[in-house]
Amino acid sequence: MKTVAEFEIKYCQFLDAEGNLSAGAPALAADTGELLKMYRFMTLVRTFDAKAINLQRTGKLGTYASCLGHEAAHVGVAAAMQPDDVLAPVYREFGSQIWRGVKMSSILLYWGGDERGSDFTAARQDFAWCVPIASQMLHGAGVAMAMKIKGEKRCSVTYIGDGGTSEGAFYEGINVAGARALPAVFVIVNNRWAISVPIESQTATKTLAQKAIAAGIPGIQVDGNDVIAVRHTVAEALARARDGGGPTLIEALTYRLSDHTTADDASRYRDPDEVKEAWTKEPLLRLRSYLTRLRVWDNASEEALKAECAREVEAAVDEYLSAPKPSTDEMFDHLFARPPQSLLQQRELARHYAGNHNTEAGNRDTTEVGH
Ligand SMILES: Cc1ncc(C[n+]2csc(CCOP(=O)(O)OP(=O)(O)O)c2C)c(N)n1
Ligand SMILES: [Mg+2]
Repeated sequence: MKTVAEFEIKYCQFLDAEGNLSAGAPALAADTGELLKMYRFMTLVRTFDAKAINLQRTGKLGTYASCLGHEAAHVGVAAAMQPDDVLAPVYREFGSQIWRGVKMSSILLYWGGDERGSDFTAARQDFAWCVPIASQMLHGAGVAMAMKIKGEKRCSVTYIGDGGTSEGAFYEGINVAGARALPAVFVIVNNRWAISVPIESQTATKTLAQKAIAAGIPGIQVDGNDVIAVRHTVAEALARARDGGGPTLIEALTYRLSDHTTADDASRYRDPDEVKEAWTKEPLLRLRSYLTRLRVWDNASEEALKAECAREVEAAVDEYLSAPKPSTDEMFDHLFARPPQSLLQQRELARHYAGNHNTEAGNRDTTEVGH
């Protein structure tokens, strides 16, 4: 017997839970302008997230998947991307989308049940949300294939959850990306839970990053609560992909501090001590400690930022709530070039029942639907 192949999985962290910087950190760790920008977005996303949950609780938003605790992973990934790269998200990567210019009012519109929310004004080539688990892996790989065929210097970045890595489409996506050396980066957000299924029941592998080995591509683990490490790792992977070096699978280790969605109650299956422990490692705290140590942040700047974020979110909420309701025709008009007779009849019926409802503005009242 001889060894025919050997593999290893590296782990990257620069900023620990207390905000201490390790040796060998990249130049980004000294770039206070960029660090402050990322901290600002992370705070904005957290403010937005809390507001979205309140909107759902008061019947003004549909089911919403909180991104609490994922801010560093989401902002770090987006900050490493070029504007003309293409993002294929799942359903909770709002931090990446907001960084890339997607309006918070669009996000609310979509999760309020209005498809017009996915007609982004910025990042127009990015994909909208993808609820069928892992199907976005094929979109991400397909887009990267198109970029390669066209000889473009662009990349796709595709998200997937820890639970999603058990799906066939996950393997199909990384496999074709490896086989064709596609300019694609896949980011697993390992938040340790897939609704009520813990990572320990999800897989026997020690890391999710090692799933890359089966696809013949590099796999790396990163502290997903360390925005410096996430941005650095993704930037390296994107640079390699852009240079023709092929795809990378990155596993970002974080924790879902919230329920799965507003339709879930995680206290029914999760040990509260685990959640308490996870709060000590959350991403904003450590970046704030680090910025404070660098003497570029203090309590006054924190208060000012929180007030500014609250104002920005309120403006987005106003825009969302005052958006004219879509007409019932919207349900029928975008699927077929020539809708079949049965759908045309249903469209008429919907018009009839909607009455003058179709022209009313605002007054959103949504019904909870799980997914
Ligand atoms: C194909 C498919 N199967 C099942 C579901 C139901 N479902 C929605 S979210 C989810 C768990 C996903 O967990 P994970 O991939 O870890 O992502 P997270 O929600 O933690 O971000 C499941 C099973 C679905 N949406 N699509
Ligand atoms: Mg998960």
